[in-house]
Amino acid sequence: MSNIEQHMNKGQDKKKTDKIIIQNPDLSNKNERIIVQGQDNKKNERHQDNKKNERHHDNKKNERNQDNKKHERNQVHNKNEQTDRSIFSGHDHDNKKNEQNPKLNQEKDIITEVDEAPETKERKVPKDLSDKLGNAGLPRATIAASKEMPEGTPGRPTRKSVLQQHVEFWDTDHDGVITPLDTWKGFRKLGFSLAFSAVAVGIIHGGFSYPTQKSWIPILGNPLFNVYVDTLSKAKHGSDSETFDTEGRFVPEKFEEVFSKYDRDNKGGLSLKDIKQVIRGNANVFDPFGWTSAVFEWGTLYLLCEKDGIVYKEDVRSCYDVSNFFIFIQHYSICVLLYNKFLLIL
Ligand SMILES: [Ca+2]
Repeated sequence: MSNIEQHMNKGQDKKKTDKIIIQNPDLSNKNERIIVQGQDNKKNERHQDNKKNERHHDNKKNERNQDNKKHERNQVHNKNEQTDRSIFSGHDHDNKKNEQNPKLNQEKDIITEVDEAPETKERKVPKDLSDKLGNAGLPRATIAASKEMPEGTPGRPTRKSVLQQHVEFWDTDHDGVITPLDTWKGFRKLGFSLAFSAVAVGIIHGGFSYPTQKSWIPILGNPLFNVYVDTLSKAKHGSDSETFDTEGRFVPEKFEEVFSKYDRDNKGGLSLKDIKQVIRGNANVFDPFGWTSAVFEWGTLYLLCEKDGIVYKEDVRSCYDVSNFFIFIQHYSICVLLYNKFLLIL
């Protein structure tokens, strides 16, 4: 058999032009033709392969770079989108806040009365408080603030709650304990009769001594029926105007509501008829102690403060921080008060 020489030349591409010689081992050397061109070609092939690989690698690198750039562009785009969205949503949030903020959204637009609930039309809520009081619903711990007196009474104690100031008048020795004798003396100083003062002692110490005492044992824990000032907020009763919150702070909005709801002819105070409406309007269901306390407190207030049948708003406010009681003591003697109030008290 002759050598089988296969020469495969496929154009000018060196990779494909190499001759492939298959040597038959049976043939002599002369016929043996080993074409070594392939070595060079192989070299070239490797070189080209390398170049191709390099190009391929470069291409991949470029692709990766392009991908990275694309990714970066997308990230920037997304970031911009997010920023736009957040700006937009920020505006949205602000808009929502504005919608929820009655001050920015015109108080007059808020519906406070409806035909189906006629009491909402009879008892109007105050709408013009923010100019004078700011956040009127925010309870004040130390001042009894109103529209007319937004800073409260000047010179009142700043370390006591308004509820504690309310009973300060009776704690004459300032030891934080109000004994029945203290209450008796206080009411007598204010000009009330023996009978009224005795009833006041019974209601105040019968109702408020146990809630304020330290011990759980009813009589043995507080045999003298003292009222303790530091725990006085526990003695808060129901069926009231809620001007005192459950911690003894003063809530200006609730105080203003008393007059916007019941001083319907805007006389600047409450008549006895208005006070009856206040007590009925604030009454909670099945709350006899609250009802009794409300009658006693408003009754006392009326006897103490009324002028020509009207209890004026400022007088009521100054009874909350008890500044009014000291003024009464300064301006009226017990005899004059007894003379003025004698018939009503009895
Ligand atoms: Ca005392």
